Amino acid sequence: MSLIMASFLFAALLLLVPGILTEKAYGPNPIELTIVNSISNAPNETYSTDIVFRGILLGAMRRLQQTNSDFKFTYTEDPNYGPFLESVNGVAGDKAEHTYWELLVQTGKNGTVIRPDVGIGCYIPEPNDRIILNFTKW
Ligand code: B12
Ligand SMILES: *[C@@H]1O[C@H](CO)[C@@H](O)[C@H](O)[C@H]1NC(C)=O
Ligand SMILES: *[C@@H]1O[C@H](CO)[C@@H](O)[C@H](O)[C@H]1NC(C)=O
Ligand SMILES: *[C@@H]1O[C@H](CO)[C@@H](O)[C@H](O)[C@H]1NC(C)=O
Repeated sequence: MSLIMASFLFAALLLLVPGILTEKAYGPNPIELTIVNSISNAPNETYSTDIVFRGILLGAMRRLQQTNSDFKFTYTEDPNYGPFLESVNGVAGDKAEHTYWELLVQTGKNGTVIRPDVGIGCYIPEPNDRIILNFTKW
């Protein structure tokens, strides 16, 4: 390997390492979870929890459920797409009534609300994201 190539790789490594460290690869990162009921207009509830580095939303929700007795959720297992969020704090989606829990995310980066194209088992929150679980109709 040429000296120029080697020093380029070293410089690239120096640029990468602090980036990885500021994402706190080994520690928990904060996220918020807001429960919105757009059908009953019950007041919003907001919880703070943590996400591990590149951890899935379902993991953070499980940890929150274990540590906070006010937060409860259930899900069903879809054979193709995995975990489908069924109920939050006793409020369940209903096929006959066409209600469900919609997954939205207000990004910590610029505050825009996005609607992820995957469910709770696949979505990987970014630190400082606000996850919005919106009970709504389809
Ligand atoms: C209709 C539909 C829905 C309806 C289902 C209503 C119903 N009971 O009929 C509703 C509105 C509830 C829905 C919700 C969501 N959906 Co949807 N949905 C579809 C759609 C357009 C058709 C599914 C269908 O009827 N298939 C035909 C039937 C005969 O097959 P089935 O296996 O019985 O279908 C069931 C599953 O698809 C399941 N289902 C539907 N969506 C999702 C999402 C997840 C994560 C899971 C686990 C299961 C699941 O509900 C269907 C009926 O029981 C597909 C896209 C497509 N063209 O396939 C997306 C699709 C399956 N949905 C998707 C997504 C992302 C979601 C949401 C996460 C969106 C969000 N951000 O909120 C939510 C689920 C949130 C939660 N509570 O967990 C993705 C899944 C991709 C992935 N790998 O995760 C798809 C592929 C669309 C896409 N964006 O690419 N969805
Ligand atoms: C509940 O939260 C949603 C999403 O952040 C927001 O749009 C709405 O205004 C909030 N409602 C109340 C009553 O605070
Ligand atoms: C906000 O950030 C998201 C990613 O976090 C990006 O997809 C989107 O385009 C950004 N929107 C604006 C208006 O900058
Ligand atoms: C929740 O769903 C309702 C109905 O689809 C929608 O009007 C509202 O904007 C959603 N809430 C948030 C916070 O986006």
